[in-house]
Amino acid sequence: PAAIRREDYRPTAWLVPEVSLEFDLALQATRVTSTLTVARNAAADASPTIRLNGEGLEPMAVKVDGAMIDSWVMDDADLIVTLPGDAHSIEITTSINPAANTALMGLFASNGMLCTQCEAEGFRRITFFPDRPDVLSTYRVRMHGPKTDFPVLLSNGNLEEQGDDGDGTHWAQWHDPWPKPSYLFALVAGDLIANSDSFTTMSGREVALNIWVREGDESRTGHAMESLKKSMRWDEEVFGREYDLDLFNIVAVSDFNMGAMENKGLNVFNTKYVLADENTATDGDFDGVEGVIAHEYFHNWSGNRVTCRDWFQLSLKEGFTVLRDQLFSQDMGSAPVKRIEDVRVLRGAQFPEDSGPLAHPIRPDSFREISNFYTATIYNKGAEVIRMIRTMAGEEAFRAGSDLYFQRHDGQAVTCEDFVKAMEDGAGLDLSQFRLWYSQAGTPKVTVRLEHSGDTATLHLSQDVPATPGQPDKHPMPIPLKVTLFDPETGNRAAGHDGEQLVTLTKAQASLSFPGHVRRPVLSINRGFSAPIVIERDIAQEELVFLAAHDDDPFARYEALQDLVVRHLKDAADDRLDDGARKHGRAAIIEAIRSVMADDTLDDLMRGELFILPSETYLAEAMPVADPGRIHAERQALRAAIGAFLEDDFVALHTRASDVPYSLEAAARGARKVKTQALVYLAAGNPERAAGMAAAQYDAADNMTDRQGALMVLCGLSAVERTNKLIDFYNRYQGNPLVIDKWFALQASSMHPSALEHVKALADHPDFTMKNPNRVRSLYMAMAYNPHAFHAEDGEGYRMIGDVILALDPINPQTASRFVPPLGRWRRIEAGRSQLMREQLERIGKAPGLSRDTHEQVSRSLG
Ligand code: B3K
Ligand code: ZN
Repeated sequence: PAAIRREDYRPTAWLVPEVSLEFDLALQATRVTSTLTVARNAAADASPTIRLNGEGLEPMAVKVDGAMIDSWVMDDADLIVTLPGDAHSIEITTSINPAANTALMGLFASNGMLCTQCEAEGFRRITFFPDRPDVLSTYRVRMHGPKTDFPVLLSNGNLEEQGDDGDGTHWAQWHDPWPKPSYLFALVAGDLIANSDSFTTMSGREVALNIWVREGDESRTGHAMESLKKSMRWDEEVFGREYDLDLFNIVAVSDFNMGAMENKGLNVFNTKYVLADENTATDGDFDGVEGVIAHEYFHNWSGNRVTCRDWFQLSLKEGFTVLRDQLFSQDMGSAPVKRIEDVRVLRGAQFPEDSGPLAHPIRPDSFREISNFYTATIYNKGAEVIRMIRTMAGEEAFRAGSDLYFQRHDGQAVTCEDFVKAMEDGAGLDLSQFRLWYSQAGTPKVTVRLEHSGDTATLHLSQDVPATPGQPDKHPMPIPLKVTLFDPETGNRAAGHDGEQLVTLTKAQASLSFPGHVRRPVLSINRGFSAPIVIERDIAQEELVFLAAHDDDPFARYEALQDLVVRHLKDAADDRLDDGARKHGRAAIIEAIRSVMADDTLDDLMRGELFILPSETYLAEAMPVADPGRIHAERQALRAAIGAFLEDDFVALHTRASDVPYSLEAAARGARKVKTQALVYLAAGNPERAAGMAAAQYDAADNMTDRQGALMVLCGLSAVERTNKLIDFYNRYQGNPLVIDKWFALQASSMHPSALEHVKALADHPDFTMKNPNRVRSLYMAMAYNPHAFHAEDGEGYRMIGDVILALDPINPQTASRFVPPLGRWRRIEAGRSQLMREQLERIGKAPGLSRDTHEQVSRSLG
């Protein structure tokens, strides 16, 4: 199929102001009758026909203005109907089989319930429709089905009427007053029970809240409900956004391609982001639930009330909503720790995307399958781009821009350009050059050098935006950098720099002078990660050590420590260190870690953050061509050296942290974080001692964070405790799918040298199935992102992922194609492995009948 281009956008010839849907529900044959009120769009070129998209559908009957017609034609999967006048009604009947729908798009069955997923183009698998986000309609939905199978019948908006037929069947009718695109349609029918609560909005309206789950799961919905109420309050306070229906429903399903979906008034969630209690969910899981609940709720304004004109504008809603959920989570917990976590995700997932064959701007110019563009670039870099606008505008002006955006475009389907324009007008900024962030792909690299002579420090900056597929030449971008200078002797801000400065680099090169420095100051730059770029700084190791110990910006402090380690490991992996240099490098890092351990101005959450070594993926990203084997070995050796040298300190830390009783307070969460971190270092430095301590932590655990942390450490060791605790964990949590997912993932992502063999064996475990995306991800995604397993020298990891893609593609193409990007990194990997990765891509590319999803990713990866 041909690529679809952004520049080819044309307004739709026909609008559909009203939709009425009737569902006769059954797991294997659901009959759908849809009645569309259609009207010519005065803003578009007139067309005598209307194109109604379909996928895998057959029209059983088509009526225009009440009369059966047979003049309709099919164009591939789409239905084309000729319409003589300016306004008509079209009625179409189709029949679908939800039970056979393993792709989980459209209407599908999960655990006996029926449920929909329409974004981006799933509605066309339910009925024929102009399935594009700029067609906004009000929906009335009537559904009918057996009471015992489907006691609960839900759709968007408000429940209008319901009734019992007295023959074992019943029905419900829903109406959503807010015009919406088809991708926000949802229907759920099943045996569910609700955790119900309510929320009073800022204007005093009462909203009924329900979280629907399967019986037995309701005790694990409390955290999700609290998170929802906090999100609703926060969006009122921080963005002035009030909820607009009297009802808000959330449904949890166990078979779902992604985290969750923001359907109007009826969010559908992966159980993973709803169910949590201390016995089954880790602190990280709690944060995940809070963040995703917030994200989907925030979409009610950034996505639903103001939606996208076309799918090229996806970042309009996703980038903005990710920024909103990040700011929310910053406010709910530790802001600096959340910032560091978000940067780690960006660097781990988005930077590799930006420097590989799948690189695309946050507003892409073309695609074949839109599902492939729900990427870290659209989401996370999209959020960083809007965050930069906020940094340049300041919080207040940013809010004014956001207010203007919502006011100007409420009820419309708009573009990224509309967003930027509203920000310019509302916040009073000139964003002309800044628009390059929307059109240019690639992570800019900024080279930084501080020169000191006489009493003047001069900052030399230069930028380079790398070439990306289809974009060989780039223009310089505006790059907002938060900067400050420290006096290395006093440890304070250098004179004249008691405040941080925002410097925006707009040209390829620039130099800035800072007079009044008799001593050479130490430069702290890109503080708070003010721009999503790579910094290459010419800075002495002593200065990094200084910043790692003294920088008062938590992110910059973290960054200095990371840099110290990255430099050392890069040199080590590239064979540039003799024994003396290696010892010297390690000593500096050990000293830095020791001072983090001893610094009592730090809380444990932040301390734990500073302990985390840069990931192998991030290290590989820092090299033009990486040898994953060397990186893994050197990183492990460094960890072992730290663990051995600071063994007593880590044991003491573990003991101190173990005395803190369980609670969700920051101090207790921090204690749990450093406790397992201590075990990670000890496992490398003194495996035997660590195995004993981890087993004890496992046994003593009164919460999942401690238990999972201990098991994670044991999974990497060849100790008898490993086997025992894995058996115990499985037996203890058998029957709880989300926890069994952890059991698979811990083994697949472990440091154990035989991790790959473990994965192979687990694929034959009776609990493994290719049909459930959570289970597939917990085994194979965990392995694909476990560098030492995935990059096994003989290519076994690549082969396994190749097999997974081929086996999964006919079942669930969306999930299958998500496994392609790890193989697509072949150009950046040393020759031997690179060849083996490429061979797998070629093998997949040759397979007959490949889905559009997988085919697009494979051909881009090879191209
Ligand atoms: N908007 C959905 C993602 C839909 C993905 C479709 N392949 C969830 C979210 O971003 O909130
Ligand atoms: Zn989203």
